[in-house]
Amino acid sequence: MSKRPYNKPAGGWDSLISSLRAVRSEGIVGKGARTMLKANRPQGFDCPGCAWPDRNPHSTFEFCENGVKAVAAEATAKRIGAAFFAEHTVSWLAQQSDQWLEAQGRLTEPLRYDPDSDRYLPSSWDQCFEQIAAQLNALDTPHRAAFYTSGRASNEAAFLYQLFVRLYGTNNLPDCSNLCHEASGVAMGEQLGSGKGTVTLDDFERCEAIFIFGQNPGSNHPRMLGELRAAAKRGCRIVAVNPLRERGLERFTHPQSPIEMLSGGSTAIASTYLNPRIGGDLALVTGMLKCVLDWGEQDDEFIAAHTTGVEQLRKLGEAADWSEIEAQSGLSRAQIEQAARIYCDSRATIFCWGMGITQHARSVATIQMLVNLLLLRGNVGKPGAGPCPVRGHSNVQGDRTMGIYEKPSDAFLDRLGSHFDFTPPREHGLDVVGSIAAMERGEVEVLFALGGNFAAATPDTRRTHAALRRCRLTAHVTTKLNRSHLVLGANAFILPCLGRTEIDQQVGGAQGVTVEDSMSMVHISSGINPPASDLLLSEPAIVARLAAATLGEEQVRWRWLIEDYDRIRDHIEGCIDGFGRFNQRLQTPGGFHLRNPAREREWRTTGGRARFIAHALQPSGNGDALQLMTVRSHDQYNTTVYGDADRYRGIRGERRPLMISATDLQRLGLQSGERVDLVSLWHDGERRAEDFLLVEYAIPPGNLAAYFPETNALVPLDHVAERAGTPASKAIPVRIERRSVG
Ligand SMILES: Nc1nc2c(c(=O)[nH]1)N[C@H]1C(S)=C(S)[C@@H](COP(=O)(O)OP(=O)(O)OC[C@H]3O[C@@H](n4cnc5c(=O)[nH]c(N)nc54)[C@H](O)[C@@H]3O)O[C@H]1N2
Ligand SMILES: Nc1nc2c(c(=O)[nH]1)N[C@H]1C(S)=C(S)[C@@H](COP(=O)(O)OP(=O)(O)OC[C@H]3O[C@@H](n4cnc5c(=O)[nH]c(N)nc54)[C@H](O)[C@@H]3O)O[C@H]1N2
Ligand SMILES: [Mo]
Repeated sequence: MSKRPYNKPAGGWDSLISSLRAVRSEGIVGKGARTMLKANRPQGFDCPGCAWPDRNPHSTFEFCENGVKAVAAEATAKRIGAAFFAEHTVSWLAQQSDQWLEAQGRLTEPLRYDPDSDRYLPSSWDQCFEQIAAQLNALDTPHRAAFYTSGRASNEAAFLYQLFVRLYGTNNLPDCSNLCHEASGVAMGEQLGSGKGTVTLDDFERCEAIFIFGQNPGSNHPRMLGELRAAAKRGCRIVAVNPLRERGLERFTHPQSPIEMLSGGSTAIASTYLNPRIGGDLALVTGMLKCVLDWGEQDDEFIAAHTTGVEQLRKLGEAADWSEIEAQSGLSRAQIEQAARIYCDSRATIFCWGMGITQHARSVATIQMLVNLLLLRGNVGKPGAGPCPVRGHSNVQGDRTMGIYEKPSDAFLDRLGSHFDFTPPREHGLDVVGSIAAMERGEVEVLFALGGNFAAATPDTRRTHAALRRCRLTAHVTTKLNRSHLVLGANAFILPCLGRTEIDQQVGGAQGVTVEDSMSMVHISSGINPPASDLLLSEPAIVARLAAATLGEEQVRWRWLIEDYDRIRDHIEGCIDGFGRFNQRLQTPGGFHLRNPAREREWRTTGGRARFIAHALQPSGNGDALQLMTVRSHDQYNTTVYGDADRYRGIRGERRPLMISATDLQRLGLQSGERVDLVSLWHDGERRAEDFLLVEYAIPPGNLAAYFPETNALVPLDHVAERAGTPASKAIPVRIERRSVG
């Protein structure tokens, strides 16, 4: 392991070199380059990396280091099939690291677990579907099954999937949003009548200030840096709010700017960088609100015309106490006033946020206070302004639009039911944490997953694994081998599918699928590479054939639908708002924007107005415990770990670093370079994760950082965001224990 401060800007030559290395290690140098040139292009595929929108589909391709890594991981030349699974038992595979599992390459044929030999054996698709269907049809009630979705699934796959699940009879549709931006949806839904962000890329050209709370775009949304760089260059003020000084928020060298690349130049991103303590954002925003009101800088006209509830906010502002605000935020009054001044001097402001805001017990309250602050100055529904929750998975927002939601509205179900002539289940279903708890109690016996890595992405690893092992059946639609396929129920299936970069050939010809990005742009994505194996099926085909095997084809002609995905899209048009003339509108390069009424100041809230919802600070409750945040390194995609170079943070060769301040090291009598165990402190007992390496780091005292998913064992299952259920993975109360040498 080495720790050497990284003194260069984000981007630059190192990001080109790192991409080249990724392509080479997957054995696809020529194919990799050809594939990348089609990423986010009108005739190409949507990058499976992140949900940040594409700038201009007509211009040359936009380079993104971590996009290259995501594409290379899928386009890899490595394959695993029957011979691999004949050689290795599941017990042996379960002892290998996540990184090793992933590195074996693409899965090539459907597999069924055989308990006698403890091996996955090749099986035919028909047999897989018949056996899964038989298990589903044997359950006492459909509510004993849960159907997970990860956010890479296309709109077409997601639409068919939720239709199948509801025809089968349940709303148990947990998804990765439950672990991610759920709090954003809950908060904004109540206040603005829509759970989605209201801004588009054009607003980034017109804003005068951008605030970025709890998000690390340099690693997780690298293309966003291009947008921030352009904004900074034209004088827009950028304020970063993060306990860590993330390099991408400080300086950026655009790999596509010949001048910057050749001259060694770079662009400063944040003009102001605040380092609150973990969870200090609510106090910071309370302080900023207080300033706006005390200084009389609110937009009274907008407030009178469009909002309700400002009185409560005023009272809260008056009552808020600066010493409490300073103590909880870890920032001085002067720093908070400086941020408030930038906010008040700007006529159009965008607030971006990520997991540093959503994965907290009080995340809904924090986001509602952020939206209050925007509303106070009329910064919703005007050019250059608005909320911008930056989504993770490339189609996580689209999957929700398609109805992947455990709490569907009556209006949605009414329309689905009348379009397909059935009575959808009304009872709300289980989210991710709810599903795990139900498996634990034996109330859910089947987990079917459309993508993702349920066993590794979820909290409370030991409990979750025990819960999964109680299941009667676990089945995963997937591209690669991962942990979830090895933590199995009595029956288990691996159903390998095409990736987004691959050609999807059906009876009616090669098919494209659609996705919706973080700014509500819907567009088509067409694979260009030959499939990793002839035996793969597309995700829509897997869903359709499972549905046909489980429910028959009287009500829905599943197999006919997947002959030509235009037919699926015609049904989407018939069931979901905003998709009129869906197939025709996809012909426009770049696709179309899904209307968000809040962007036009049409408030679909109770009361028909935008709502201020005030949340007071609460005394902080965790006593002396250290607060641990679990973050992504630069070299991973969620549970997929590419390598151990967290380049911008200067940490290499270690997946278990524990970032800790010099103050805490001294206070605890510990030294950088020592190995320690982490123990999380919760009402129902302690949880442990072992063998972390202390790394002295610029982080507020009392706070720690380590990587996800190595730390998920520490996240208590019931430590979740109030009203959103998102695991509070950014604020785990922990203690450090020296490892006993023995
Ligand atoms: N290359 C790559 N791209 C990705 C992903 C990936 O793993 N790799 N994942 C995708 C997914 S699903 C998602 S959701 C996004 C995630 O993208 P991010 O939201 O950037 O996710 P995290 O790495 O979890 O980073 C959270 C940031 O919040 C900061 N933070 C933590 N706690 C607090 C807090 O209390 N207050 C404040 N102000 N900041 C805090 C951390 O220091 C860190 O910089 O990225 C997507 N894109
Ligand atoms: N402690 C902690 N836990 C977290 C987080 C955190 O910050 N801290 N972040 C949370 C967040 S924001 C999220 S979104 C979740 C992510 O949770 P998931 O979405 O469940 O996990 P991923 O790691 O993105 O899933 C990776 C797997 O998806 C499969 N895959 C890849 N491409 C495809 C495809 O095209 N089709 C199919 N069917 N499968 C494919 C591969 O098998 C790969 O192993 O994790 C959450 N967990
Ligand atoms: Mo996410």
